[in-house]
Amino acid sequence: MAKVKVRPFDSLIIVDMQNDFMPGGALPVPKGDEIVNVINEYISIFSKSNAFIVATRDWHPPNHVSFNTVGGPWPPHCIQGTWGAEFHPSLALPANALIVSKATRPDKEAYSGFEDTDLNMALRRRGVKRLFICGVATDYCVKATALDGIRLGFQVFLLIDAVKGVNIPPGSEERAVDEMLDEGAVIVSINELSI
Ligand code: VGL
Ligand code: ZN
Repeated sequence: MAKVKVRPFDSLIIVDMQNDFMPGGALPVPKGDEIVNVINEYISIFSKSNAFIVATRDWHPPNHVSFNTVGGPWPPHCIQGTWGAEFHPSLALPANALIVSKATRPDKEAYSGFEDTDLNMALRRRGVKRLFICGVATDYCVKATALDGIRLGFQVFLLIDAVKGVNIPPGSEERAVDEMLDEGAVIVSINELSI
């Protein structure tokens, strides 16, 4: 039974659904590709409800501080302009979606879609009150974006059937969900939403 009606002042935030985070990519999130279809269903619902659709992307320079080639924790991934940084080819982003690029500076890591971006301003301008967050990785960029959204005063819904974690270290996905719940996020899945 639907419990949440999607309204124009809602925003769907699709986090980092890029080739490098999919199986076969440089920093694969296990089964990351398996949420593309349900994300497309969410896109359809939010489009029909005239809600604001946002896609964040990790958008690193080739020498980014997070890369293990320069002492960081991750293999090089999502380098600006490369195939790995492109969105999954089946992701059905509408033409009017807002694309938010993050972690674009060589010397600074940014997991959250709000960090050093115009996302908060763009949401305010549209009068957005509620964020519905999906994508990868649950334990890094999804979590950081959700927690920042809560701190900034948005009501945050975690689309639990449309997120996947990288689970580095093991168990981090489950801990991330607990942390989001502790901070006030609400967990919903597709059959709880209506147009
Ligand atoms: C991410 C690790 C490094 C993410 C980005 O999108 O969750 N994780 N860069
Ligand atoms: Zn990254």
